[in-house]
Amino acid sequence: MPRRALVTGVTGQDGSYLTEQLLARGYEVHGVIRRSSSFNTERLDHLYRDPHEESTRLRLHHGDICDSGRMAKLLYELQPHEMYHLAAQSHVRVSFDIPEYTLDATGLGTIRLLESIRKVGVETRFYQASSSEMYGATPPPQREDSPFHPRSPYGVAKVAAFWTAVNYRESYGMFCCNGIMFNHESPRRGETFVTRKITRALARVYAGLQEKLYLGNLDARRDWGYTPDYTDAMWQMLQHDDPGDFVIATGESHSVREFLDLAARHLGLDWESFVEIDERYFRPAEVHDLCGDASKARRELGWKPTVTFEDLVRMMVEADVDLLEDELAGRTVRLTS
Ligand code: NAP
Ligand code: F7E
Repeated sequence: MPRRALVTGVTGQDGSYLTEQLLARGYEVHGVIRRSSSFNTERLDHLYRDPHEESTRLRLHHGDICDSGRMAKLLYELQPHEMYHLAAQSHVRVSFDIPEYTLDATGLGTIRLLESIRKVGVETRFYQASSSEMYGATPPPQREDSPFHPRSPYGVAKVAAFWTAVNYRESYGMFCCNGIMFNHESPRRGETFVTRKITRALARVYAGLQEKLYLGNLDARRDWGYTPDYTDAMWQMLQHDDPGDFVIATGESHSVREFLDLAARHLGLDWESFVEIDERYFRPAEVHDLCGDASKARRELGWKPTVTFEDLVRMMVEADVDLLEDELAGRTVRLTS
């Protein structure tokens, strides 16, 4: 019998890469998707097969992490061996506009799932998508024992979820792991996160379709890695003998300005002639500098990043240039790796 995984947030950036990797490892993957009036499975379409095909190992189920009854029913019916909880309102800037919903989905969502697992009595290993945003104002390098000082409703919600996973591990002996993931990016990154916003806009400027790009704080520094490396670490955590919490990061930080500069140079563009600062993109409280120390993951899981910052920027720029060319030529859009 194949191992069964239940993935929340399956339609997101991380969910799509994780699903690919789990299917390649022979898993049966069950993903939770939200009902939407338009299609929201674009990142999964290349993996999806007609459910009438018996051999399909990817199944999608409607659900919402704010609906504990539904999540408990899915857990009971599917009895997953592993559960990857990736669903969240994941945008930091947006969390200042909708703090209550963010706390509900991103924070309470984890309590709902862990309480359902306990009450339903499912034997499963649980992955919690924790975030470097929990460190917030704590200076780098950030490690597992660095104090949390979140700077947004999103960060506060992730701290609550982090400690919930630790608490269920300590109280009930459940196999719960926190991946404290630093920023990870890819051509599948949501279009409103800064890296993708930049590469997408540069492709349009390059093609003569856009004249201005409005950004916020260019001085913020982030530790940016390549997403498939990070989704692989999620799986590795759940295969480890003991549950634990792991920082996953490259150990290198760069400013938004450096990202922009490198991406523009790749296309031979002078960004200073078309980028303008718009204060609407500033945050009420900023996280200035994140740079993780992933020594524990390297030591205990044998994990290390495989893609450099320069290669990541180049890959994202080239993918957006290709995507735009396909769109303009009316070709079926290919999902890039
Ligand atoms: P993402 O692209 O924004 O995907 C979020 C996923 O959550 C989507 O599938 C979304 O569904 C789903 N979702 C949101 N609210 C939901 C709800 N109420 N019920 C059910 N599903 C819901 O995020 P990501 O970059 O893949 O990140 C995955 C997880 O890792 C998130 O928890 C994020 O906070 C965390 N994280 C990300 C990073 C990073 O750098 N990417 C770093 C640290 C931690 P729709 O498609 O329907 O919107
Ligand atoms: O911002 C600055 C902004 O929105 C990065 C999420 O995946 O990683 C992500 O959160 C930096 C910030 O990501 C714009 O002020 C400047 O300092 O791409 P971002 P994030 O806030 O770091 C963490 C680890 C997560 O867990 C989250 O889920 O870039 N910035 N100008 C801008 N940011 C945006 N979005 N848009 C701008 O125009």
